Amino acid sequence: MILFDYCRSSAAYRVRIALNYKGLPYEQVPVSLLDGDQCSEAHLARNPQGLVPALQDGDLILNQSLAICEYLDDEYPDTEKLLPAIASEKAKVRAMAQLIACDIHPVNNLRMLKYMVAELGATDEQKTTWYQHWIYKGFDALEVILADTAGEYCFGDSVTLADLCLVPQVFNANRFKCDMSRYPNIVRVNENCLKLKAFADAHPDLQPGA
Ligand SMILES: N[C@@H](CCC(=O)N[C@@H](CS)C(=O)NCC(=O)O)C(=O)O
Repeated sequence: MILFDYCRSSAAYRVRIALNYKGLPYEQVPVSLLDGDQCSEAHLARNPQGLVPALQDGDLILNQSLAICEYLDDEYPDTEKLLPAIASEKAKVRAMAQLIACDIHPVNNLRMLKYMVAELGATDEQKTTWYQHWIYKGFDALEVILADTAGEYCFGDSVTLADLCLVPQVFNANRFKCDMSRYPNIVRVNENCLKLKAFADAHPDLQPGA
């Protein structure tokens, strides 16, 4: 498989963890978001949205990190599972993953921040305030949910899709200097995940182009 990714993309980070955790070999092709490579003709052919990641598996090209992770679960059933089999548990894991991937991440995405600065004249300070606000809003809720669901990881003691979303979002929160002391459950789960090789190897600083 080929993963078109970028070291600091949190959506690509989720897929790197998934591939590592499942032990599926892949080649990485960096698409530099800083150089605008996501808008090149070659990349738009892979993803008309001009976003990373894109995953190529044979002739198939897939986008959207959560869809990719679920594809890997379905297509490679003999690998570690990212979603529980029981419907109610699966829904809880997906809800946590979507809290991060659908409600926190998109409003803090690079193109959103660029638009705020270039089109709306936001200052760096306003950009940071916006970024932190939406992290706090999401993490306040996630912290309450984890008090109920978490064991070693977001949902009990098995790694799930929720953990794949949590770790990159905490990385971003730290990058934007959010006060993480408000979130003991999130911090604990993040630390537990980072002890696993699949997560450690997916860290942005270790990727090509970092
Ligand atoms: N919902 C998408 C989000 C993808 C996304 O937003 N990728 C970001 C990096 S994390 C990106 O490519 N940004 C490029 C830009 O903003 O120009 C997914 O989960 O794959």
